Amino acid sequence: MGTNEHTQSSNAHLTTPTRLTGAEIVWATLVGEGVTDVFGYPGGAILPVYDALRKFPIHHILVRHEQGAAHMADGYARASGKVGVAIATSGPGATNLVTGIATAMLDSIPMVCITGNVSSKILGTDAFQEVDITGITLPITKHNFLVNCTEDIAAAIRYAFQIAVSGRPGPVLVDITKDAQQGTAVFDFAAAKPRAYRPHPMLRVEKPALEQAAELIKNAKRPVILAGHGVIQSGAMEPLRTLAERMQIPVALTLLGLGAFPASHELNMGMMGMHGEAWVNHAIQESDLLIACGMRFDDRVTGTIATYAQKAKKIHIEVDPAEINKNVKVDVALVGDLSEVLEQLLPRVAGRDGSSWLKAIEASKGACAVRDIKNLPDSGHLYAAHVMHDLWRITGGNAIVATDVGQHQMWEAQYYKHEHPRSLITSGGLGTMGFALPAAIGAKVACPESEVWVIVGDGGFQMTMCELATIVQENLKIHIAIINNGYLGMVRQWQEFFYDRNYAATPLLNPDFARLAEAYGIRSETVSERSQVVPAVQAARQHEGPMLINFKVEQEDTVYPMVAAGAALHDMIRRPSPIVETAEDE
Ligand SMILES: Cc1cc2nc3c(=O)[nH]c(=O)nc-3n(C[C@H](O)[C@H](O)[C@H](O)COP(=O)(O)OP(=O)(O)OC[C@H]3O[C@@H](n4cnc5c(N)ncnc54)[C@H](O)[C@@H]3O)c2cc1C
Ligand SMILES: Cc1ncc(C[n+]2csc(CCOP(=O)(O)OP(=O)(O)O)c2C)c(N)n1
Ligand SMILES: [Mg+2]
Repeated sequence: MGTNEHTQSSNAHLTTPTRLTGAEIVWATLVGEGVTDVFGYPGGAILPVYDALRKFPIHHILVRHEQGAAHMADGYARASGKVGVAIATSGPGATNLVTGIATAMLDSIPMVCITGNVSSKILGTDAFQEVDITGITLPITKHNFLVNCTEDIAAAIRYAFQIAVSGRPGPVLVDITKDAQQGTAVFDFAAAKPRAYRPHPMLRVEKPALEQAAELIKNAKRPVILAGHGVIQSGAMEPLRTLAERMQIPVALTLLGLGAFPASHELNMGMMGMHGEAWVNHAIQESDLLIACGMRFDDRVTGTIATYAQKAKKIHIEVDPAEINKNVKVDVALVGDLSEVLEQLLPRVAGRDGSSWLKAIEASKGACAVRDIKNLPDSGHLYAAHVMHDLWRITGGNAIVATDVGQHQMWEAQYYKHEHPRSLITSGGLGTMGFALPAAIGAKVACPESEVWVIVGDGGFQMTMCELATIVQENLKIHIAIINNGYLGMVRQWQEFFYDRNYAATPLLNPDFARLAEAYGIRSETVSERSQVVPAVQAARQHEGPMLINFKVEQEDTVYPMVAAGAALHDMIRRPSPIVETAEDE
């Protein structure tokens, strides 16, 4: 924990207006907002803030690259539902945050980034390490502030927190000039409270729309619930389950929705979309009613829009009015917080017999399942699917898994069955390689009692592997599984399908990851046979510190099924024989 020599007096500032420096106001406001952990990296323009840190009861995690700080704050937010906080200096410190901010923006993650900037008198002069970070981040933040006087710091930070969590969540940046940090002002936490949040005027559920939705649900013969990330963000797991169970409607999940509905539930069909289950995509295409709950019809989910679920009426329950009719035209829009909307909808729907549709979906599985590789006898080949499947079994589906981006991300989504919300931490919208390791650090800081696994490709790992040092410095028990296929696998897969197997710039010459981990003081093991997977995973779980396992898997394995970009959702590339497809589960 960070030092907190003045804990009592700093907390007292929250109730008694007191004169403080701007730097102290930054921390006092964060304390007031309930922040306990921040992820950051110092530098000249933010030094006053760092100098004041010791006076406040906040744990600062020193990262090795500011991108890591942003992903950690993001992972912290995804795992806990609280706002994650990242801090950086001006210029290169601030620009290093950019990828992490965009990652959070695309997935609607509540995050506050605080950056220092040069003194207000020299702003705009190309001063040393000056960049216009509010300009740079304008399109990738929900809002941002440039604060150049001490008096405004508390209110800006308090607004940032309110904006980050209200309505559709998102990242907010507060850029504070050095002279504002050095000046003094009376800090009055209560007086800096933002005006009450004013919901968007369109955020109201009209009674006729509710009635219309209820009518469509009652009369549907082949309905499908599309459950997305918004279910988790709204905390609407229970009402969603009630709707599904009462009306006997099967549930399909987006990548970011995994965990919103228990994987083991009989109504859970699995993931939809580009690498979703074939039967899920077919069910969507055959459906006569889609009930979209907190999902935004991303193109990875719909395939080409022209042929998307053409037989289906569509109900969209969504907190952001801008999402309505953006990608898919809908028949009924219920704009509002999902939990609140479902609360109003549920009393209007009593029950229906969904058995024949459920049976039809079940019957379609035999013909189109992908659950194959994990059940093959040990042939001496180690497939990534083995690793995911064994990991899932050993952890009982109860770990928090942070994945990176690529083939391993899709295999994790297919073979690790998530029972609980906030148990899959993954970059969906931006698809940011390098996300997993730092995001897992954030998740572990947020949920120290949880078992946290990183599942990362050999490519993405090398983008942010410097954060291994952060793991060691913070003494975090995080397990790291590198899915080492010697390729930028997902790109190689596209080259295999669409570029005549011209593997341009995708083979990787990798370091020995196990020895690399050891250099950081992290225990490690290399695994290349299936029989070694379980013992290695058990060893990691039993070891008291972090452990890295270098899984050397089949180099040219491919993620199936796949909806090619621009293809119809039902038009999936399937795994060719001789590997037999079966719906069998162990
Ligand atoms: C390599 C790769 C492959 C991928 N393949 C797939 C795939 O096969 N299938 C797939 O599903 N995804 C896939 N993705 C992810 C995809 O790009 C999208 O990120 C994902 O589909 C978005 O899911 P979502 O709409 O549930 O979440 P988000 O993009 O986070 O959208 C959530 C929606 O919920 C709304 N919301 C938030 N809070 C509330 C609330 N309180 N009440 C109501 N609404 C709320 C938001 O406004 C937003 O519109 C892939 C990504 C990568 C990197
Ligand atoms: C920062 C970034 N650069 C490039 C890409 C494009 N990209 C998507 S997947 C991928 C390959 C990932 O390779 P690896 O990390 O080894 O995972 P694998 O697909 O092999 O499981 C690349 C390069 C990206 N998503 N993010
Ligand atoms: Mg790889």
